[in-house]
Amino acid sequence: FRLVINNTAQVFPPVGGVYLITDQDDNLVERVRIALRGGVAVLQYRAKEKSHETRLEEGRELKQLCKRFGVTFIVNDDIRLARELDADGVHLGQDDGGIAEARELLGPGKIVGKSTHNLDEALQAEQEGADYIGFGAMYPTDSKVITHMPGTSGLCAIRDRIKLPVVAIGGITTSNACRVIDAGADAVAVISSVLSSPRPDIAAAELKLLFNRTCPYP
Ligand code: TZP
Ligand code: MG
Repeated sequence: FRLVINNTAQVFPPVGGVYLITDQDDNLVERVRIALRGGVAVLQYRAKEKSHETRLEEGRELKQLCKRFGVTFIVNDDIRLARELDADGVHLGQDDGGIAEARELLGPGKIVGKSTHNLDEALQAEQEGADYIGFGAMYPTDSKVITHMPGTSGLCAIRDRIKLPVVAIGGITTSNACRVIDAGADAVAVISSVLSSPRPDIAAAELKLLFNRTCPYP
């Protein structure tokens, strides 16, 4: 399905709903390249511990890859970097700046996403004009210290109140993604289940396939 964002030509998610987020490990660009072959709709460059120079260099390579694969390229947190890379958009956490401010800094036609953890935050992000919301965590994860875990039941509970695309996040794997999709996720955001896999392409492809399948275990 296609969902028009912010009245621009952007569509989200373009095909299926694999939203891949980068990790901090070595050989990132190579692992992302393999993952994109499996079928990724959106890549978010999340580089919390890297210098601006490294972010710029790595970000350029990743953006180039995304362009080649037709993947939407989003930068986490760093609006300056998003501008410098001419990324498709930026993703903001609850403690990052406001959506309107990001939109003004990025200019027209860019995607602004916001992390949310409950109905209040989700409604507020919608009201503030986000293009999509992140929602989680779904499950425990080693990739980030989790302070809120609404889970799939939390996702079910907000789904009908939120018109924006919902990107579920946190501990999602090929084994549990069907439950997350069944709970109403438009996309699944993943780090480790794809980028720590020995075959990031197969992991991404498996996740993508789950969007075309009925969940046997609701
Ligand atoms: N935000 C909430 S959970 C999370 C982020 C960035 C990490 C998701 O990583 P994984 O490995 O897919 O659980
Ligand atoms: Mg943040």
